[in-house]
Amino acid sequence: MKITDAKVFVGGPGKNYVTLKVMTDQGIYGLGDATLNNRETLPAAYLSDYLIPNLIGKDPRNSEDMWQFMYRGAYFRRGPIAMAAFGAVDMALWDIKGKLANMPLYQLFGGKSRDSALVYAHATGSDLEALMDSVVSYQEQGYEAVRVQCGVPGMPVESYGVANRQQSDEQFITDFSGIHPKQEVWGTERYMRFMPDALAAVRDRFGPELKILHDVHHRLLPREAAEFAKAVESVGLFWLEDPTPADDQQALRLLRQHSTVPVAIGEVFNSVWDCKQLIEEELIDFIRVAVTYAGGITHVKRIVDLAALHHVRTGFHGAPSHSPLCMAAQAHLNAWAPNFGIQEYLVLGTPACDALFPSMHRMEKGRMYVSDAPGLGVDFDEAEAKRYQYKPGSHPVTRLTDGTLWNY
Ligand code: GCO
Ligand code: MG
Repeated sequence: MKITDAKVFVGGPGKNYVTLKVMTDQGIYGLGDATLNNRETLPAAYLSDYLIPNLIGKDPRNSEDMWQFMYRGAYFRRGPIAMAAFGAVDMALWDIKGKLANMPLYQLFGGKSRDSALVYAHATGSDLEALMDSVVSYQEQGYEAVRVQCGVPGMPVESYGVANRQQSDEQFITDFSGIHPKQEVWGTERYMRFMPDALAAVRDRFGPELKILHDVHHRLLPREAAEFAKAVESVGLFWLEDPTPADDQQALRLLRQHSTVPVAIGEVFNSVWDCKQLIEEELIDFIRVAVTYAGGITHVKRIVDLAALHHVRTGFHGAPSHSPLCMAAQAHLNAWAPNFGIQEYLVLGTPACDALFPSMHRMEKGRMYVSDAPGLGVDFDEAEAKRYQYKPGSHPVTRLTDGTLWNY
């Protein structure tokens, strides 16, 4: 069996999905995703300029050898752009393998460990009242878990994860449009004074069953993160996400010494080497990598297995920028992983997105049901793809109230 051709598409409804299609001499094709939010053209170029010419003529069944070839062959190791490009190739080869075996991918990993995967949604409000309404609306849809983000009094509403008053909470998605970043303002003291009480109010209102998550989005220093974690302990959070940037991984020890709040980190990681210390020292409880920019299924499975040895559960990144292909790869891993924790999953299922990526994966009452179709279980409509073009975007930047550039 041989790979005969491969193509990359960039674009999608309101997002720039980077989609790889790998064709073979047996008529079977595989699909992969290299979407790196707001830097989409870079993994696309890595694919077209370097990887695709090296794929032609290779046996697509040897996905492990291909992974080693891409990783070791790059010489310069890791990095989100390269790992997203490798991720797309790896996913496409697994897709082909599943179609050849006539099995959904989760069967090739070891079968199902659960019938459905717990999902969390994003509840958000410009103030506490709006946040409560948002939580109610997700509960009514059957969600058992919600991430809660709330505007902080005295701080501009335009802050991470907070819908402004003009946006309906269900429709809230960060606006990344435009090459020049929008600017947000952050005040640590105000946040630290307000947020623990706000989270406690959500717990009081909704009772013990609701799984409450909160994302600090890398904004606190390690000492502040420890203080915050201690302050929210009585809320009983499902997780506290990215309390501090994890570049300095030993700094997380401080938080651990002061609090037992479960910690989730990893959405910006792209290899096992980025999370090895956090996992081995048991400094986190959930690993947040995404299959796309952490090198695909082959590499993420290794991370999941290492995590399992250290009681760390999965909580794969599932921001709205993720392609249905990435979400499908994660759905198969979620069905299998003995150490599955939760899946972030946001509104992807618009009619335009479903037309571009037809699939039988389904979401129902806050749970994800994996498709039984062979391979990834997602298709790609090339005719639909012609309707979309790349549109540049940027992550916002954050400044402290005195103008100092901070972590978005
Ligand atoms: C999350 C994330 C995202 C990121 C986004 C950046 O927990 O879902 O923090 O919302 O901000 O993925 O590209
Ligand atoms: Mg996050």
